[in-house]
Amino acid sequence: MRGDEVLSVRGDEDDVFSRGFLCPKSQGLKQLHDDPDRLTKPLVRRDGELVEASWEDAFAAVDAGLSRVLDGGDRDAVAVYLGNPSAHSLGPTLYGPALLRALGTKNIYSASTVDQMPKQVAAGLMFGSGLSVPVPDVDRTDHLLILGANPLVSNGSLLTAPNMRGRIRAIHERGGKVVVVDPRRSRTAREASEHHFIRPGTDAHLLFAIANVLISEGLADPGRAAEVATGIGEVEMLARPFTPDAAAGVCGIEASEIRRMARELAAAERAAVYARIGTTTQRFGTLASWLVDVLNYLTGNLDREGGAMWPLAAIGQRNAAGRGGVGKGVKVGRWASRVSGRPEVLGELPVVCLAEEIATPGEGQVRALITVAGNPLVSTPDAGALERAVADLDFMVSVDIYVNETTRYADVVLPAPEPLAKAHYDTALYQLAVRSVANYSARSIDPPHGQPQEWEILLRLAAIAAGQGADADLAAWDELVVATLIGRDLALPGSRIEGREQDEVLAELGDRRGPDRLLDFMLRVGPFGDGFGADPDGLTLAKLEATPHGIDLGAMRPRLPDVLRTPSGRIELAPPEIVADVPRLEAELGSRANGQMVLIGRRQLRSNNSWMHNLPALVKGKDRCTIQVNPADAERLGLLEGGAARVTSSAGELVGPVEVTEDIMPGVVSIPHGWGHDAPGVRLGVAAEHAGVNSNLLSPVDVDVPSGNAVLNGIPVEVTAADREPVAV
Ligand SMILES: Nc1nc2c(c(=O)[nH]1)N[C@H]1C(S)=C(S)[C@@H](COP(=O)(O)OP(=O)(O)OC[C@H]3O[C@@H](n4cnc5c(=O)[nH]c(N)nc54)[C@H](O)[C@@H]3O)O[C@H]1N2
Ligand SMILES: Nc1nc2c(c(=O)[nH]1)N[C@H]1C(S)=C(S)[C@@H](COP(=O)(O)OP(=O)(O)OC[C@H]3O[C@@H](n4cnc5c(=O)[nH]c(N)nc54)[C@H](O)[C@@H]3O)O[C@H]1N2
Ligand SMILES: [Mo]
Repeated sequence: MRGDEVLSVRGDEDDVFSRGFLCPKSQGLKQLHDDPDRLTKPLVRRDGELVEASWEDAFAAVDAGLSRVLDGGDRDAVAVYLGNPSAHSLGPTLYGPALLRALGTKNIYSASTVDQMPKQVAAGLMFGSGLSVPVPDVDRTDHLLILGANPLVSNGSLLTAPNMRGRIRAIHERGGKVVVVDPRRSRTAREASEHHFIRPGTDAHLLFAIANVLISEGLADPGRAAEVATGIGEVEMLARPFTPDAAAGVCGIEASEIRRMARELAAAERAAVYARIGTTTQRFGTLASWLVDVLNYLTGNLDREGGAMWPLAAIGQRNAAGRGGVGKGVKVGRWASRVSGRPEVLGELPVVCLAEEIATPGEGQVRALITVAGNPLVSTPDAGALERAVADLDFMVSVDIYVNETTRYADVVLPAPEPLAKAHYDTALYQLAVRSVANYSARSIDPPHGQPQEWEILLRLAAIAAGQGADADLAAWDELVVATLIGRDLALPGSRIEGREQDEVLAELGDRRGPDRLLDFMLRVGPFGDGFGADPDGLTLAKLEATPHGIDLGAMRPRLPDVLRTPSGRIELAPPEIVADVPRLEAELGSRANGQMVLIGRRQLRSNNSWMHNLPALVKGKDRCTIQVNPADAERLGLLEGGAARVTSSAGELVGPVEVTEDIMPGVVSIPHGWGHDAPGVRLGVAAEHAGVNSNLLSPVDVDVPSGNAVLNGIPVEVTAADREPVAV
């Protein structure tokens, strides 16, 4: 920095976790700071146009708009959509819950149901909390089986580990093996010892067949975890029909190969199975997610060093709070969506329901929408239908930094400060990290005069939703938030502040306000915290502020049985909600590839879902929003490299440029998501020049049944040569 000028962005070699490794997207930070299209002042719709307004006027417009809808007396008339960056920003993570409580709506949606929800449902039902996701211990494993993940590009997801290329190379160097299962030869597949193409959507068949081999060949040896597990008999019974021979035809991997994969997994001294979005955003997402940990269990690798382990984060981890070993568990289906009756999942409704909840008249109809850090018109299924629905809302407010495909429909846009102008502590991703780490970054610059922090914007919205108008006392709201947090911990048996007085704890937090005070509290009551005096050497925010390169708290350690929060106090290997979905999978055992092309997505290194395409460093070079097809399909379908193809599904149609590549499995086409930036009203000058097409125009409303998660991979499509310019239709 020079004053407020950002000169460059580079990694911190002294950082205890990243060791200076940066993702290329970091180069976008400076350009984001300088981006003339990035909003710093609110926009309010006047005579149909979004125009700049003062913060006072903008909040007054929100109050008027939301009140109009809420005065009808139906809290469900307001829906909320929380997008991906809201999990990585202290405003939404720490103050979002206050907004949701104030709204009192059951129409809560998020990017989770186009992402990892199946894994959370599986982990929740098996281990008792939605973030009890076992993470592969990549630094100590000898054998890593990866399905539907491309960590060399994504940098690891539900697996926080910088420099995955280096970490994977280290597995090779210590004589280990990395096996990748993916319908594409991804960057990660290229670094692997072995890669298998798989027919999209059939991972659960493959994983069940591996379990079948382990069981029938007597290779299962769960070890210590067996002492606290229940349901293995049911798993054995369920696996019986999924022989390698039966699964081979479905997933396109030979039976002999499946057997070999199973035997090598069992034979490895320390092995881990890891799967990500290719296995969750598909028809059998929950079953696949469950089977991953069934395999980790059967091979004795669950909760073992070098296997799949539960991280221990310094902050916010439910499975480390209070007395361990037993808990309330998680429930799904406590209520249902109004129109299609889709079950609630971990407190929210599947986002595939949003369009119909807006468009279908009747009691409980959604008439207003709040989006926070989300671009659902690009990132969620049946994008065309959602766009028509959103255009018809009575009121919409977006907390966002751009006027993009979604926020152009808002009546009010409230800009959050850029990342450099916000303090940060990753409350979410450290819960999934391969080492216990604590690190706090103060903001590097101040937001422009008058621009509130994101947490203040959310609290202001909460106050408006609670009927207090546009100028309520936010300090009082902040007191309420911190009091709620402390109160909840005090009520927890086994809390580190059990028996203390609320006022006394609050007083010890001193003069801090906002997220800093909440963080200080969470750190101090966390597993590494000072416990408000109990362990004077423990963590506090002050200690982190004095340690700018972060504090490394060690590698993952075995956590059974304390990590469990199931009502039974056991690992539930066969939760009824999951078992109930097995017949749906079994019904497909006889299916074979039938010539129908299927669509999958892919992520790109210099991209972040839909929103970093306005930063020149990240979009320069060849257009990346291409339709990838295998040479055999290209020849059969008459498609030429660089020519145009029309892709049609039951939901819609688009035309885009063809890329012919051996890297994709025959019968499969791949289009990355997050593009299509040339829509009218979008204010993204750079992105519009690299517009691409919105792949979610092709995603129909189709879900993984137990989780309600959208199916974004394995969508049946027709592909034909197109003679006109690539455009979205
Ligand atoms: N077909 C297909 N669809 C997919 C996927 C796929 O693989 N295939 N992946 C899915 C996945 S995993 C995800 S997570 C979703 C993502 O879906 P979304 O979360 O809906 O979309 P993003 O593109 O992440 O949009 C982020 C939004 O946040 C804004 N933003 C950025 N930083 C901030 C900030 O600090 N504060 C605020 N308030 N706003 C900010 C951006 O301008 C943008 O509007 O997409 C899903 N959609
Ligand atoms: N550079 C960059 N990094 C990102 C993001 C980004 O947009 N860009 N997005 C972030 C987000 S929000 C997320 S959720 C994570 C996701 O992180 P990852 O899950 O690692 O994401 P992808 O790179 O999409 O990898 C998914 C892989 O699944 C494959 N696949 C598709 N269908 C199937 C299938 O049916 N079976 C199998 N076995 N494989 C299949 C695809 O070919 C692809 O290689 O990445 C995060 N990191
Ligand atoms: Mo995601």
